[in-house]
Amino acid sequence: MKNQANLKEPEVIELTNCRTCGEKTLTTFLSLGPMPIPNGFLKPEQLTEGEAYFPLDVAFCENCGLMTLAHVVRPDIMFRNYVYIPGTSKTMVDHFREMAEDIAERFKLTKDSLVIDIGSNDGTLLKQFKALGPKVLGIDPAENIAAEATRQGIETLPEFFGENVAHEVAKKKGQADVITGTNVIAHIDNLVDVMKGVNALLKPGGVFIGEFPYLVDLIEGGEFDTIYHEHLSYFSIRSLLNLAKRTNFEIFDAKRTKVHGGSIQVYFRRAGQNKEPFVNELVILEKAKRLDIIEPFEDFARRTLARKEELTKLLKELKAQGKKIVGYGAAAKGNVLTNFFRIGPDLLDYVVDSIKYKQGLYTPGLHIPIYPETKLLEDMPDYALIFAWNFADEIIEKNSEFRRRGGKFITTIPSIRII
Ligand code: DWN
Repeated sequence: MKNQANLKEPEVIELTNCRTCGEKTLTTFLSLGPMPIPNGFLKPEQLTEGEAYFPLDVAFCENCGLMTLAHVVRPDIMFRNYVYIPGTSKTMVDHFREMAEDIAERFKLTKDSLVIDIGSNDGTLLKQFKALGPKVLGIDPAENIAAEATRQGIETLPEFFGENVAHEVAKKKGQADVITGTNVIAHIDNLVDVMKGVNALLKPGGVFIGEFPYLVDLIEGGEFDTIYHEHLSYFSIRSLLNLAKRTNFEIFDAKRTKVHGGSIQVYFRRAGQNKEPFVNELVILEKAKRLDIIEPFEDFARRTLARKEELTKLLKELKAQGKKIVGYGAAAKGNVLTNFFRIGPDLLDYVVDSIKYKQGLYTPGLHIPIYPETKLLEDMPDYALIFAWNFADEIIEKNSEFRRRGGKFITTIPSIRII
């Protein structure tokens, strides 16, 4: 059942048609690259081997309102050996527990129900469902993480999800009452194939629940560093309604959640039950924010360039005063910031991170060394620049001793602040 990537495919292709509506109505409005893959952390011995740099240009579809990368990097380059582990964050574990309880209650799941998670990663969400009774199955292409999740009791197939894999899974494991996909659908180029896969794998009357970073939060919060090669699509409800219509699904509910800088949970089912077109406060909000025209996106680009000037000026001033500055959280977001802002070891001595996979590695592009979090108190730098701002509260709270000793945090989103 190996869904081997065709290694003869080019490493990167330019998008010509919009992925949700299919039209040739894409306009590029911002370039953050070229830069290395932001989750492409390096071992010491790789530092002299040279890294692949890929374009990181952002486009807007005038027809359906999708914000998308203008290029697609071949998935196996990014996902076969992956380092994102949601289970390492209390914020994410709590969020997935609440999500599983909400879905299990709303759709009356029992021990006979089957929940399948696309892009299940380390099984954090499925562990919550399993604790509530349903049978669970993960599908994730990261062979390293899928093997670990299976070892921890969450059976996980190391596959890229699509229609072919869905038919195989349906044959071997049966169809699902609920299919979930959190922070994965936005990572996949062929969304029509994904929705065909969901259709093949979903029981009659079943529901598909996707959770994605929300375009309104990204634009409003200036969250430029969540734009990187893994994240192909930046969804509005409007763009998702286009996708649903094009693939014989319908959206019957959508709500905002706080994770990853602001997300939306969107509920899909096979088309035919909505009596009226789906409209809710988010559809109205997007109209009020004028996200159906390119001006707000061009303004976002201007604000991003202004933020680059402001942060690099602050760090250079602090460095000139002899201050010691480090990064906190070796997040992909942080690697977008350091590569786009050109902030390297000349300004940041190192980055600390809680994930064992990442400790001892170097950040892609600027090659900043990554240490365990314990180094912060041992070394007592003056400032810690929080790259993982989506966990800023959790990070600041756990580092009260660092602040008691006079250490300060710098956050960048939604504004640059010293705490
Ligand atoms: O879609 C994705 C989003 C959801 O998360 C993936 N493409 C990749 C990932 O992006 P990221 O690398 O920016 O993920 P995180 O989870 O926001 O990165 C947080 C980093 O901070 C991790 O490396 C762990 C680290 N961390 C830490 O050192 N101490 C996190 C917490 C909470 C901490 O206390």
